[in-house]
Amino acid sequence: MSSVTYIATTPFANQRPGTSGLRKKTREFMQPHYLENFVQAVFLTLREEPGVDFSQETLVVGGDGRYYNRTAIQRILRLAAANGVQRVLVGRAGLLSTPAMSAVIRRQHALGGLVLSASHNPGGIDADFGIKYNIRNGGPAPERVTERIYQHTLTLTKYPTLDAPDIDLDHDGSTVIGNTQVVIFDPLADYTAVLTELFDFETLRAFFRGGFRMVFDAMHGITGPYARYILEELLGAPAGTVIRGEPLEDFGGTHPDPNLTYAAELVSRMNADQAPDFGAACDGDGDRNLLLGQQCFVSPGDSLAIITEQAADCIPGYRTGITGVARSMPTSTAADRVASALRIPCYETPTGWKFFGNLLDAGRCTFCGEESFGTGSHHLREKDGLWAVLCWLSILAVRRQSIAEVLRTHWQRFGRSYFQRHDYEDLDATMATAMIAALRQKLPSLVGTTLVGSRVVQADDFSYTDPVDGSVSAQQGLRVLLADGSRLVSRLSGTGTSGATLRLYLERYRRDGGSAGLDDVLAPLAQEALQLLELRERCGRDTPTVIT
Ligand code: VG1
Ligand code: CO
Repeated sequence: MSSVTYIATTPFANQRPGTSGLRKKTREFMQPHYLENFVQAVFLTLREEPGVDFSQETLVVGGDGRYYNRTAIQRILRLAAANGVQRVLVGRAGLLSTPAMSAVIRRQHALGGLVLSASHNPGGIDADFGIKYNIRNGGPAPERVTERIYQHTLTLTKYPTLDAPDIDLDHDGSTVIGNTQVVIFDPLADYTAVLTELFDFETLRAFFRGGFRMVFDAMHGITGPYARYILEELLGAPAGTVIRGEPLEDFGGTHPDPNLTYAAELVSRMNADQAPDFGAACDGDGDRNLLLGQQCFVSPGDSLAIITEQAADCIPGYRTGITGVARSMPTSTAADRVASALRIPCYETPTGWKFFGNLLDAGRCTFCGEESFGTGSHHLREKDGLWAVLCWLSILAVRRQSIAEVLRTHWQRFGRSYFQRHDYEDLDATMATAMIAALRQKLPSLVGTTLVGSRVVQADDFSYTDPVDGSVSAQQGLRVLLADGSRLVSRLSGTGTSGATLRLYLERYRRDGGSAGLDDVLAPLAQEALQLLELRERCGRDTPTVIT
């Protein structure tokens, strides 16, 4: 056995994890020691947890297949072995989607896992890379953990390593590095097992046999192999249902971001004559979902509301009851109305999936969602793109309605939250921070004034107290709430890798059957937002980079 030696290093000042792990330019990650410093800080943090003995623990590693994935895995394996971890499970070919990571950690009773991904950000040597740490419950590390990781990155002076050749990642089996067993496993198995427990695969198979037509765009991210197996092999959807199904290191040079801008090809297919019945896409690491019907789009806030409304009737895994629903603060309030009709609580959390973990662990909610195309449930502790697709397939199969009809029926009963997010990317970070600070100052004076014909009833900087562990997260986004149920929310992104991104969330609530034009309804609110933020004056911009 080769012996452990130490490599001297110096801290990097910029390794504080953001909304979802540490995300940087790939070249930044490729600097000597950069990756090892961060991962060693994770190990130091874990070692301090009560009851953790690395010689008894399993760690899971895998990524979305982007550039640098394999190199990063080999380095992590050496570090894990040098730290004395008993066993490391690695997805075959280094691949594992984010929701599958959650499934593996839970089913294999692992200590946690490292996901190598910058999610929906582009991949390649000149694009983005990232690392997220997930804890024992299978979910993203909460802030108390990520903050300790960050503190370790600031004081680290060395990390251990040992001399070992690269491991063959492409064939299932087990190897030993030092005292650590490295197991290459099938990345589809645990995840598929979780889904087959929830959904009625027989009904879905019959649905496809009956001629239901769908197209699934994997955007050359990690969901290609999962979707081919689940949709085409297990459910019998015709070959070719999954497009862009091979994971590529640069996602074919595109943004693996499933929204109306970056999934343009899928959108135009669904808007064409003779469009399939259902179109869906997932992001690079498989946790986001985009859902389209013929000539229509399911807004993520509506998707959460409708899944919550329909699940008990349409999906066997939820037949026994739904305890509650949770949504991130900027997500539309559509789910709140369903929750009140079902007489279940609705929780409002800060942006980022890590805030749902405690609620799910405590059994307080069954479904969770974010406006950023993320939806999930208590089956895992991550948002889950293919799960959302199977939820909608189940609803369509049971209701025998088109997607447009499901939406219309929902809006007629509950009213509609007209919702859009406007992103202003690559702003000067100092200017953007000052702009938010200025609006924060102005908030108290807004209460009682009128905006787009409705009175401002509340204006604040969202602060969240976790009802399970009492932890407080302050300054999570500025919100202006109107008497008619409309809202204007603004915050800066915590996942970008250059400059600052302003996210402006626009929501207007109407009981009009949902038939009005989205842009017409929201344009006046967008104008108000530009003025309140003084966006043009402060940042020189008045047109969003991306609208979703
Ligand atoms: C964005 C989204 C947030 C999501 C996060 C990670 O964060 O707004 O809802 O949880 O990305 O998603 P931010 O701070 O940039 O707004 V993923 O698919 O990147 O893991
Ligand atoms: Co993602």
